[in-house]
Amino acid sequence: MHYDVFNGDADGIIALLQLHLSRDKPHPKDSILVTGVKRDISLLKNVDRNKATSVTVLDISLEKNVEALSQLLDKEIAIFYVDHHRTGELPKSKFLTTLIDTDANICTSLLVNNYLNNEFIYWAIAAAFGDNMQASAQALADKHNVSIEQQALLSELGVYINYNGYGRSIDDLHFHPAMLFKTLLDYANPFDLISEDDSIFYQLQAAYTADMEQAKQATILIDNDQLSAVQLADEPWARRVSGVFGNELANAAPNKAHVVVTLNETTHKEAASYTISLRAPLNNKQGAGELCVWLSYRRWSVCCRRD
Ligand SMILES: [Mn+2]
Repeated sequence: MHYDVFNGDADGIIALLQLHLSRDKPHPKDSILVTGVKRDISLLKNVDRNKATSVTVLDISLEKNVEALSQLLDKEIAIFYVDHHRTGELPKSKFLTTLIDTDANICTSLLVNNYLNNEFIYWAIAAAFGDNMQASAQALADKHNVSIEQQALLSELGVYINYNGYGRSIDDLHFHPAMLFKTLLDYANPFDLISEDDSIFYQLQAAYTADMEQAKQATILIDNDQLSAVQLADEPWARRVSGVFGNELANAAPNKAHVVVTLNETTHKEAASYTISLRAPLNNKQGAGELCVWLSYRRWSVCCRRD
């Protein structure tokens, strides 16, 4: 049995979408899908080692999954691993094939797009916008003469799919990422989806707009030349919107770092904990990973993704 393990955000979903839609490089269609909310990146452990014959892994840090990966490789299960996050040390195995690039301007869907020789550039552009890689998305779009109007629509689509992945648990999401993936499989061309009046594109657009309206009322904690920090309420809408709201703030003020703080649900006996969505200054993309490591040394539980 083939397993597809993918991050539940736009980059993970669209990377897999391209592989499933490809005619040039066929991918197993009948696969078991393993995914989750965007921040759930410890996914590879959910693959059944006794059932799997091969596994594709998309857009989740190898470093965070290395134990499960090594166990699968020990069972001689072929793994195709495509990602752009921190890798740590790669296990040495002839059963492991990797397509990994940690460059700050590349995402998993762009790696898959290269692998498929630009077979689905519209989807790849949408994913790059969704992963907040505006420059890479625009560069690919310009190279293939995608108009400004089309770019704006692909950007919207990528942002909505990305937005759908955020939440504390699957219950917070509008659509389970596996279900969203299956729905999108009907569209080799995303403009067919966008031109359908009542498609999932418009359902996500309505949900996104409503959540963002609420986020704009956020409490401002810090606002200076280097850093802006805002706090959102502990509500499903806030948990869904925190990441994309962070992206929007980052894009609006690219010279400073941005932090969106959401209070986590706790019982009154537990210490308060927060989910921190961190964006390095877009014009100086560095240091976010180090800050996350620093915070985790200080017992902050930090889920660090460059997203
Ligand atoms: Mn990604």
